[in-house]
Amino acid sequence: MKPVKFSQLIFLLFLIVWVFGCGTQNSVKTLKLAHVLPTSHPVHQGMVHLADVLEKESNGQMKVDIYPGGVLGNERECLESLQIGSLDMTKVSSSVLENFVPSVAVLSLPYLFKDKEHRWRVFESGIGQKMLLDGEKVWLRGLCFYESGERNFYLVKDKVEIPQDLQGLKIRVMRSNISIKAVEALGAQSAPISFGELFTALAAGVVDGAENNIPTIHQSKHYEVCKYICMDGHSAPSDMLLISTHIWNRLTGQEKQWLNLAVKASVEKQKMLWEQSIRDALSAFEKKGVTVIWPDKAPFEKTVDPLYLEMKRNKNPLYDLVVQIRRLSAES
Ligand code: EAX
Repeated sequence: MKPVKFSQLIFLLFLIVWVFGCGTQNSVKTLKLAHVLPTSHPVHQGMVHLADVLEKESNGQMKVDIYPGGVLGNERECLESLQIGSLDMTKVSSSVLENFVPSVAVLSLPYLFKDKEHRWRVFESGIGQKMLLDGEKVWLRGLCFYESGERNFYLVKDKVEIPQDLQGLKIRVMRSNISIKAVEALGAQSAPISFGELFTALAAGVVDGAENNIPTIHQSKHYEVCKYICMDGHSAPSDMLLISTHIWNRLTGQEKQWLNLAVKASVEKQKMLWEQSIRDALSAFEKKGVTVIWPDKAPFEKTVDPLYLEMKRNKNPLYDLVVQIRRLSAES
């Protein structure tokens, strides 16, 4: 037998590396996930945990690449990308999702939930599980809810202690009809602005304030340009993780199983991260000299009564959901 030439050996080596290299690459399914929050946010970190668990459980056969901070667009744009299949997953607020999936609009209603336990009972009930799947036909299949706390008003320079203090103030809201109605029912003027544009809007005085949950007010650094936070907890729309139905349909049974498991693990982890992030936020507010007001919530709650009465009178289909959701509060 002729001795193998050095050049033949190199060629053979290349062939082996190419065949095996391509083999592994093709079998790895990488999902692209985009959202608007900063990487220090507990919801982002919950999704990092999802990516870790998924990679481990699937023995490296599935991965998630996360694009945070709105680099792939605002929440509405991310949802549209899922619909055409150019993005695999996104995390948005249910308030933005309501423009695509009407049933989730109910979550933006003011003072709907009694407390956190009530909220999670709803998310885990048939009502919440149906909401996740309601988007499937418009290519937006829900995977889970993440803890998102309650939203509170925060103001550049105005002190809000009672609902009357909101009169005449221009407050940024998400692009959501129900959020607009909620804030207006509380007495303020609403200004729908995307999350990514909000810091500048606050700093430039385009709006007098905004409303959000505590970790987001902290991690977005909005508190650095605001003097007051009023912990009125007026609404609790939820962050939701979604996958494009186009992509979901292409996953094998095994891949769906791995993904569901990782999603579940991330929900548990995110709930714990949330509690810590509230403590971090409150201490950052104190250090910065932001005044945190803990108002009597009863007068705020009373202010929104007409909104519910109007829904009932107009036989708004969301009102049925309100009744079902309120029924679940009795167990708290
Ligand atoms: O979904 O826009 C908002 O105020 C949301 O809280 C944020 O984007 C997370």
